[in-house]
Amino acid sequence: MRMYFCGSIRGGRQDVAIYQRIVRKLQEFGLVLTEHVSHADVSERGEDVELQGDLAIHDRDMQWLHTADVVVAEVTQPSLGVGYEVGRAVDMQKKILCLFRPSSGQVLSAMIRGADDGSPNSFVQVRDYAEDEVETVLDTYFSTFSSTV
Ligand code: 6K6
Repeated sequence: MRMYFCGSIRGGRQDVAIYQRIVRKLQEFGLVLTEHVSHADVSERGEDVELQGDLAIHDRDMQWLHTADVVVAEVTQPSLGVGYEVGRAVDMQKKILCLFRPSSGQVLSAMIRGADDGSPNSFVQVRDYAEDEVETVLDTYFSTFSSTV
């Protein structure tokens, strides 16, 4: 399974520790195309040692998104890039899991929460979770994944 993980970069890196937990867990299920999003050395400028232009980043990410079987987005820390990726993935009719932590005090955008129509077959599933539940939430989602594609 090919997975595309989305997490805030220029939107703010305060949740990077949880991105690492998510990516580590996802790697039990298959290939995470965007592991770099969870790297601690990626700054809020969205750069690592290997400087790339924004056009190249966008085009490579969109290519990966096209090839992904599933998209997992941690949407607690608001990020324009994550919102854009989720919107593009909806348009590509990808299965998308959005993870949100209400304990953050943030209120999730209606455009993300409202993309889940509440049915178990919705292509977009939004899950509220607490940090210590993250692996369980992913286990539950992926245990039913193949039967709902
Ligand atoms: C290279 C290595 C690590 O970071 C870089 C350079 N920047 C980006 N590389 C790859 N994907 C990026 C980069 N900047 C943003 N993105 C994509 O947008 C990621 O897939 C994230 O899910 C999302 C974050 O958007 P912002 O608006 O918070 O930066």
